[in-house]
Amino acid sequence: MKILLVDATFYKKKIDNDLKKLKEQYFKIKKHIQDKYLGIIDDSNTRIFSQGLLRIATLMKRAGEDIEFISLEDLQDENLLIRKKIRAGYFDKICFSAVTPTVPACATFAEYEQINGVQSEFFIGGPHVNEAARETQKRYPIFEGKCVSAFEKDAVDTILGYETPESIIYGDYVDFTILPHPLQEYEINNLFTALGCSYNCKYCADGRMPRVDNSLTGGYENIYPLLGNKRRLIHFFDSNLGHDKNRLFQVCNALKEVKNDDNIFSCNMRPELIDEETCTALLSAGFRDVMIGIESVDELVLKSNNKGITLSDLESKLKLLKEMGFFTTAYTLVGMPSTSKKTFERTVKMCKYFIGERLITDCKVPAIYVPYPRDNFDYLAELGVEINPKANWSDYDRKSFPVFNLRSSNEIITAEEIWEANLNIHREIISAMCQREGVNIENIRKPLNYHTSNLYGIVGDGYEEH
Ligand code: B12
Ligand code: SF4
Repeated sequence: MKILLVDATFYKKKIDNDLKKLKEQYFKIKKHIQDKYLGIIDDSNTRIFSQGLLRIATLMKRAGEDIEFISLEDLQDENLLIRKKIRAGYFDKICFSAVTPTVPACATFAEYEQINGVQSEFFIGGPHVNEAARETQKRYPIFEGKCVSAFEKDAVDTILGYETPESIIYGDYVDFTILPHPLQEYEINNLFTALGCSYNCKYCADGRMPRVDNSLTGGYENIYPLLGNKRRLIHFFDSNLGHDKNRLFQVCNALKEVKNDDNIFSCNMRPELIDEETCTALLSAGFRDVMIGIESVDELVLKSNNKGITLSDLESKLKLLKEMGFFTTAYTLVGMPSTSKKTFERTVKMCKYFIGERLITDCKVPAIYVPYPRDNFDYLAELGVEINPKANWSDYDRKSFPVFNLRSSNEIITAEEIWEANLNIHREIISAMCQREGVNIENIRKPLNYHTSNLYGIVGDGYEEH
């Protein structure tokens, strides 16, 4: 069988100019802070790939199928040869891996080709479909019966229509030779040792994913020889490293054996897992940057979203990380359910305090809370999230104008107010980091491949950050 796999987990989209300017400023100060506290890190590689789709491709290849792997971006912009092959009916099956904002583009592409007489079967899967298969089929009938919300071999068997041998799941997690470009050209920010999350914050999909364990090193030793001799910051995107404390120690021990001086590591962690013992293990394994989702600095917001952390706990964990010599990165989110206008003020105040004391080394400018479509929207109404019925899924991302208003018992916060608060928190965070570092943003040079949001800009102009 001839199968085309289309990586639609990232996309280019024009974003608001004010936000774009602020993003540029943020990425300037971020690079400055990283260079100062972590040393110079190479960030010249801008291609990204979906490890999930590459896994599916790897299994299909091992099953003996004839596969091609391409990114949606290439398909839309430049790759005429592949388009010709598609039009000529060369592929039996065309499979997209999508996130919410790219589902409409996949549907439009598939519909267009079908109207032009292409007989191939179209499928869609990936992290979005795992959450919203039913809603996807309702909105995009082209994918009726073709939304595959399965993982690994089950997904492969469904698409191929026969049971593949068990042996395909053994061996390296992914086969990098399938990628359309050499591995050195990719930004390797996508190693993981375990997927899924043992916590269950209401707004996040990771807690509902099945747990999937990769090797204890996430395959770092296989990737390392292919990277070229550039100093990189390799990110482990486990929701919290290793999944739990015991496995975290196993992961650190395994990484200690394979780490080298060329690269440093970063990881996502839950504050509960941070103590002297885990910090020591992380340092010995080569981790320098620990990333923590603060999300909101309002206890009510944290509680009603099931975040399960208090601000005083958080502060003591951040202090410990600083004492142990880590670079700490914090994520923030604007507009989560139960947010009040006071939440915005508190967020600014708290972020400024954490930044000033360097309890957070790099405070990421906020992302906008996204009520990702799920097969059950009712939970959102219960949380006071009023979704704009006209909103297109392509706007369900963390950088676009909010697709919802928030209602609580005593106030309504409109999408415009959330947007303004978002811009304002951006400004305050950037200025607090500049002030701490004693620099003027105008005098810092733009990183070579500065990151903007939503891949806006010409190819190679910059890539998305979460
Ligand atoms: C690394 C990552 C990124 C990286 C790289 C993306 C990439 N190309 O892989 C970057 C930083 C670029 C990124 C960006 C974004 N991301 Co992201 N990302 C992740 C993360 C942390 C890991 C993805 C991953 O590799 N998983 C591991 C693989 C093995 O799992 P998988 O991809 O789900 O694949 C399995 C199955 O889904 C299935 N499968 C996959 N593809 C297909 C295809 C078919 C046809 C079939 C049948 C099956 C199938 O089989 C795979 C193997 O079992 C996930 C969260 C997570 N922990 O998974 C979020 C996640 C996928 N991202 C998400 C989002 C929303 C985004 C952004 C839109 C954020 C934004 N700006 O708003 C952007 C999109 C980029 C853009 N604007 O263009 C959401 C998606 C939610 C949704 N409902 O759609 C997630 C789930 C995070 C979250 N909890 O909110 N992301
Ligand atoms: S702890 Fe983080 S990854 Fe886990 S469910 Fe909560 S927000 Fe998601």
